[in-house]
Amino acid sequence: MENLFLTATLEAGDYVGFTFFIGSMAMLAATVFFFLEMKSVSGKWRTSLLVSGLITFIAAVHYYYMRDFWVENKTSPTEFRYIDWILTVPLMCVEFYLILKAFGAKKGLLWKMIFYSVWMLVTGYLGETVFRESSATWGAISTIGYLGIFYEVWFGSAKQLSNNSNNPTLQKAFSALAWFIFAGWAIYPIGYMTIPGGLLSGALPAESMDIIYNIGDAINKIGFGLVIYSLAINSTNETSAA
Ligand SMILES: *C/C=C(C)/C=C/C=C(C)/C=C/C1=C(C)CCCC1(C)C
Repeated sequence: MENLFLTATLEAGDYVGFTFFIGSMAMLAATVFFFLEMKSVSGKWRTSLLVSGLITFIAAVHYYYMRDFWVENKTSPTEFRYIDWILTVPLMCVEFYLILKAFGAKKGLLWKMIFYSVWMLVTGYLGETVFRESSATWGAISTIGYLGIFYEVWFGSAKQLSNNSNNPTLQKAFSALAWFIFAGWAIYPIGYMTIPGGLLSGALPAESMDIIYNIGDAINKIGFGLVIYSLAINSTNETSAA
């Protein structure tokens, strides 16, 4: 009789499969944590934690699908990752806006960053799928969006607002988040370049890219959320002590 509950099994030595399972559980656990901790922080910080939890929740659901797909087919379709990113990356831009709002961030900054992120992901997707033969060109077009976000948080108006805030707790968290954008996000364009015909094509086997994305996503989504969480907790404690 067919087993109704297990569609496929994870085989010994399937390390990519392991990271898909760990990824989906870690995202789920992080989501529970961020949602439950909303009650430990003061008013305006609740929205920030809610968004952190939504980011890991969206990823958890995608990982759940990607994990099954991997176990069944030993491959992972590009689509799941991009659908996840098109939802979670703009939400990360929302996080920047939310933490800077009290220090004068305008809606314009929010929309600018969301625009850059959507630009980056839509053009990246086109280069990875529809226009594969010109993936390098589309990768370059996509990188403009990435550089827009990078500029905003390292030198632009977001950075200025953080500098002018006179709030060391905010500044510390802001610079940690800026490092996620610089170092953490760099793995994605590197992965993109390893696709057949890309600048680093053949440099890494396709499975190792899945491992790198799985670990990178965990760091970039859960780690990013934890920085927001500690900022929220510290700011809540500072205001109640004052
Ligand atoms: C949780 C998921 C995150 C933080 C995903 C981030 C994705 C990127 C920063 C992707 C960037 C790309 C480029 C800069 C050029 C090539 C195409 C992309 C979309 C892979």
